Amino acid sequence: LPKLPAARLEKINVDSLRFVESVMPSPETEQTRKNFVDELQNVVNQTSVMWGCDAKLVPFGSSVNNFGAENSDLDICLVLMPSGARWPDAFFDDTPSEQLGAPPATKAVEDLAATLSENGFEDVDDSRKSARIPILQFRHGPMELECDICVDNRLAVRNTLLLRTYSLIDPRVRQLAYVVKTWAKRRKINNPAERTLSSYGYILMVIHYLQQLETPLLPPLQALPPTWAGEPIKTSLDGSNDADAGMDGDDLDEDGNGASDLPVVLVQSNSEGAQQDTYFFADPQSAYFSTPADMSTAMKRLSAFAARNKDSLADLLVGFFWTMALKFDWRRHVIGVRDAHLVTKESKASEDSWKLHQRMAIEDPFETSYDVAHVVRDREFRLIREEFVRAYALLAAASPRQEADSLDDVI
Ligand code: 3AT
Ligand code: MG
Repeated sequence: LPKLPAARLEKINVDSLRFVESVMPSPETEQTRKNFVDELQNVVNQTSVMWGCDAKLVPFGSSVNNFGAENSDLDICLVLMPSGARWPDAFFDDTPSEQLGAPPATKAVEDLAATLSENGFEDVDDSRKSARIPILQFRHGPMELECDICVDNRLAVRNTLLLRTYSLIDPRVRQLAYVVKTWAKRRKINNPAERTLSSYGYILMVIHYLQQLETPLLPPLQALPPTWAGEPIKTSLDGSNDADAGMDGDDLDEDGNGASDLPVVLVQSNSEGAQQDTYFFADPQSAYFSTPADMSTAMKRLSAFAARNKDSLADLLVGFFWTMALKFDWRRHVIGVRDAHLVTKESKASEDSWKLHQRMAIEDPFETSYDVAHVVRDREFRLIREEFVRAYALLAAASPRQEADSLDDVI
C-alpha cells in the first residue's frame, strides 16, 4: 500500500470521523425501535392464540448489529416455539415446527398479515410468503419505518449477534463499516435485487479486511476457545501455504478445517431439519459467557487485542479500498471471517451447493456452504471493482486532477 502524505491522511481522518458522527443513529432510535417491537408483540400474541404454540418477535439486522442508520429498515424474526417454553432456551430448541403444532411458515405469514391489516398497519404485503425464507413486509406510517418479518430465521439472529460483537470490540470497526455501507448505498452497489451486494456482504468484507491486516485489528471470534486469554493469532501472513496457515497441525479436525476442541452451539438452520454450529467467542446468548463478569473479561481481551493495531480510521479506509481494488485475489480466494487464514476457492469446491466461479465469493460465517455474494454476476462484479478502484484513486489522489476535495466526493 503506497504511503500517503500525513496531511492528506489527516484530512481524510477528520472528514470521515465527522461523517460517521452525522450518520450514527441517536441512542433514542434504538429505544424507539425496541418499544415498537414490544407493541408488535402484542399484535402477534392475538394471532398466535390460534396456532397452539408461542411466537416471539426477535429484532435482527442493522437495528441490532450496530451498523444501522437512522433510516435503516427494521428486520424482525418470528420465532415459533412450544407453548410455555422458556426464553432463551426455546431459541436453541430443535423440535421441528410441525411437532410444535405450529402452522407452516406460509400460513403464519398469511395469518399475521391479516391481523396487521386489521390493526391499521400500512402496505401489508405477504407476496413473499413462499420464498426460501418467507417474509412479510409492511410499513409503520407514523415512524416512516419499513418492516420485514421473517419466520424462524434463527441463523440471521445469530449472525446479527456475531456482527454486533465485532462492532463492540473497537470503535474503528463501526466507523469503517459506516463509511463503506454509505459509500455502497450512494454508489448504488448495495442492492441484491439488482445483483449487487447486500449490506451484510459489505460488513463481512470489512471484518475480513480487519482480520487480515499485518497487525490484525479483529481476531476470528469463531476460532477462539472460551478460555482465550488474548494471545496473538497466527494469520496467513505467518504461514507459507494456505491450508496450514493460522492453525497448528494438532488443532485441525478430521477434515483439516480448524480447531476441533471448540464448543458447539447448535441452532436450527434455514434448511429443513438441519442444525448449524453457531459458536463464537463472547457470544451474549451462550452459556460460556453467561455472567456479566465473563462477558466483561472477554470484551476487555478483545479490545486489548484490537489496540495493538495503531491505524487511524483514514489508514483503514484507504487500506480497505486499496485491498479490495488491487490486492485481494478474487479469482483464488473467498472472503471469509471464520479463520485467520485465507480460504481458497479450491478448498470449497468439494462442498455441495458451492459453485466455482471467477467472481467475488463471500462465505457465510455459519452457513459455510452459502455464498453471500451468489447474486453478483460478471457485469456487477466488474462494476463493484471499478467502484473500489475509483474510491481508492480519489482518496489517494493518484493524479492531482483526481483529488477529491472532501470525503463526500468519494462516497
Ligand atoms: P441495512 O441497514 O438494512 O442496509 P442490514 O444489516 O439490516 O443493513 P440487510 O437488511 O441486508 O442488512 O439484512 C438484514 C439481516 O439479514 C442481516 C443478516 O443478519 C441477514 N442477512 C442478510 N443477507 C443475508 C444473506 N445473504 N445471508 C444470510 N443472512 C443474511
Ligand atoms: Mg436491514
